[in-house]
Amino acid sequence: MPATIRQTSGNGGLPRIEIVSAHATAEVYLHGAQVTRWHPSHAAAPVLWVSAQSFFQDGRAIRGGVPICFPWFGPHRRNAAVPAHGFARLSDWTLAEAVEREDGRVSLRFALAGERMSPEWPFRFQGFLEVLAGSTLAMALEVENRDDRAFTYEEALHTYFTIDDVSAIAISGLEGTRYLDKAGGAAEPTQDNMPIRFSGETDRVYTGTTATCVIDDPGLRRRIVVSKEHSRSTVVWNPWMARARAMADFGDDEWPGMVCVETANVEDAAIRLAPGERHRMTLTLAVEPY
Ligand code: TA6
Repeated sequence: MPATIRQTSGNGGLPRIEIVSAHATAEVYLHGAQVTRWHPSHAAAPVLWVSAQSFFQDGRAIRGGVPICFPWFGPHRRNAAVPAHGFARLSDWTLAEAVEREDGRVSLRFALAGERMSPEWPFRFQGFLEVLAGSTLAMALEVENRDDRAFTYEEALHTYFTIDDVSAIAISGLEGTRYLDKAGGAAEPTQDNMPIRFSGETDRVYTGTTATCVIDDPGLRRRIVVSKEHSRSTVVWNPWMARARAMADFGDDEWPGMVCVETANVEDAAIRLAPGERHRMTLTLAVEPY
């Protein structure tokens, strides 16, 4: 592998791919093909957030970075016994390719193939996660139907961002967009014409949106730009105090320092693939200090 890429033993002894280049440092665990670090050289602080209480063990999701939610999002609609957010983030992916490009960006490609990986989703599929790390971070989740029948799935790149104080940030891009309020609020309200601000537990699935979102963080004096392709859902989440306390892998005092803006296709934006078809959802992150 190129000098900028190495495989090491990470937290919990889990295999990890580390990138150290002039443009950025990054790391991806083979467990879930989960990106857990991206720190571009021009940024004062890392961009992705990982809980200090996160588990790093088989059967548990890593709390932070960019978990891959597939082939369903959230609790399974019919069977509460199967893992929330599907099996992809709990599976061991393989590193299929590692390349340092001439422009200094590093490209990694992870693969997960299987069939009948869950009784609730017994299909044959091929999944790829591509990571392109440099002064920006690009990711692509690609799914191919290798079965002889059509299947439908939900997906999300459930990105956790490092921020200074959730009470002080503003997220623009979703003004006027309808959302499902999963924190127990109104049935299906619409975001007003102002950026999203936070004053309590916030768990919203914005529907029918292809918009680029911008997290404006005055405390860290930067904007994080979250752009996407072939995604029609955006999920915004902060657990706030009580929900954070209820999670064993989330520090009681960590909730002010993180926010999730998730690139997804969920609910009525779920993807249906006929045999042989494939779909590719992409996410690009950029940091603009101010
Ligand atoms: O994306 C928001 C959400 O669906 C929340 O409802 C919360 O459950 C969060 O995902 C984290 O889920 P996890 O299964 O990783 O604890």
